[in-house]
Amino acid sequence: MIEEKSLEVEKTVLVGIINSRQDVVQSKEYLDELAFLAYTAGGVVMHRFTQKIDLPNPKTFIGSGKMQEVFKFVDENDISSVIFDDELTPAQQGNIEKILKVKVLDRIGLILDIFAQRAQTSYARTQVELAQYQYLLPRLKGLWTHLERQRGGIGMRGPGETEIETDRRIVRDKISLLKKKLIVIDKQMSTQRGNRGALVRVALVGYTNVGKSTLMNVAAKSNVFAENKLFATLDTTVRKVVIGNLPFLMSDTVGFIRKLPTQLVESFKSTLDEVQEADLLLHIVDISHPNFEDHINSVNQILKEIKSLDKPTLMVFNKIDIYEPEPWDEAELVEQRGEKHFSLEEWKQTWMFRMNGQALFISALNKDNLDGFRQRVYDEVREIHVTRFPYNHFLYPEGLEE
Ligand SMILES: Nc1nc2c(ncn2[C@@H]2O[C@H](COP(=O)(O)OP(=O)(O)O)[C@@H](O)[C@H]2O)c(=O)[nH]1
Ligand SMILES: [Mg+2]
Repeated sequence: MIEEKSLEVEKTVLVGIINSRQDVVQSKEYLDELAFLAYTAGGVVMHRFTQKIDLPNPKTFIGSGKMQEVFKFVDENDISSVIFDDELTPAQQGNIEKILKVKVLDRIGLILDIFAQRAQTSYARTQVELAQYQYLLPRLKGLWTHLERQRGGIGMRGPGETEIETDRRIVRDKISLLKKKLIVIDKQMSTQRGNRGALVRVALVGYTNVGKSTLMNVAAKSNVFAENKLFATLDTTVRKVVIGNLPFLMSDTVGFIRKLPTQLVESFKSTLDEVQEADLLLHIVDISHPNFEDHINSVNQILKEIKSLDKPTLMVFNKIDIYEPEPWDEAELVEQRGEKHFSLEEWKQTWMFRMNGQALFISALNKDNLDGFRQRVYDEVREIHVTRFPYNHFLYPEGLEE
């Protein structure tokens, strides 16, 4: 249940850095995304601070001059939390809090807060709670005790109604308890997966907010929560889908995001089993997003981490209804023609070529090219199916007859 009352708007400011790994353009894009995350968590961004800094300050991440600027703004504008785009060490977080005298979060803390608000099943809640406590434990020393008044809100919410516990000893006990609980649920889940029989399994993967749940709803006539927010869905949903008589299972689960630390992916490993055990992946891409290629790379990176990059994969480019090729820029035309600024037709050629004809272009919302989508998925699933059950290949003709 997403409680409206817990979504009180909190005034926040964002802090990002510019260095050799993230230039001005990229840093802006990361902060755009961070603002979207803050909005999803129920915050409103009042200001963004950036600093050009090659090596972050080991004590305070940003330099002291910039910190004073942030402090002044926070103090004068009744800001309740400051969110850093990059991962802070527990020590940095503590130091910054002492200086700014408000709650300090990083991207991971913010994402965990969103997860906590959005996990629905007891399984997802347990996973989130464990991840939250593991993230918190090293940060507990003196954490926010000087901020008694401002406790609660973004970064302090647990997956239940209650605020998360901040006593070290209790937290340690909780962690071991949650781990035990997960082992039990994991066993149940894997038995459940085993009971699904030999049906071909298709998993939707992709960056967050690309339209996975929307596509799941169209394809499986299901009713998965879809919303223009990051991490709207966290729980895994599995549905039986039938295309042209051919039944298979489709799963929709949490999306991926950049700068997601391996440790967090680790906590969701069991959720990602759905992906690992799938026979076919549908990698959904939001083609209307200016940085979709970056998104593709981040998703592939995580797939690689969970050893699923070499699975049969169909690239599905979604939201073609709002795709706008960027206007041609003559300088870029010469320089970047190989990478960017293609018309949809040209993209199709490129991806068709690169993906060995494995790319699809659809609009899940407008239901554009869904026949083409069904046809391709049918072909792929059929191929896997008849390899598994060679004796009933005659049941499923090559090509879909509508
Ligand atoms: N314009 C457009 N919007 C879409 C399309 N597919 C999904 N969306 C919207 O994108 C947002 C995120 O969709 P959702 O299915 O929740 O994404 P998920 O995070 O990948 O599961 C929602 O507001 C959807 O309505 C599409 O084909 N075109
Ligand atoms: Mg979703």
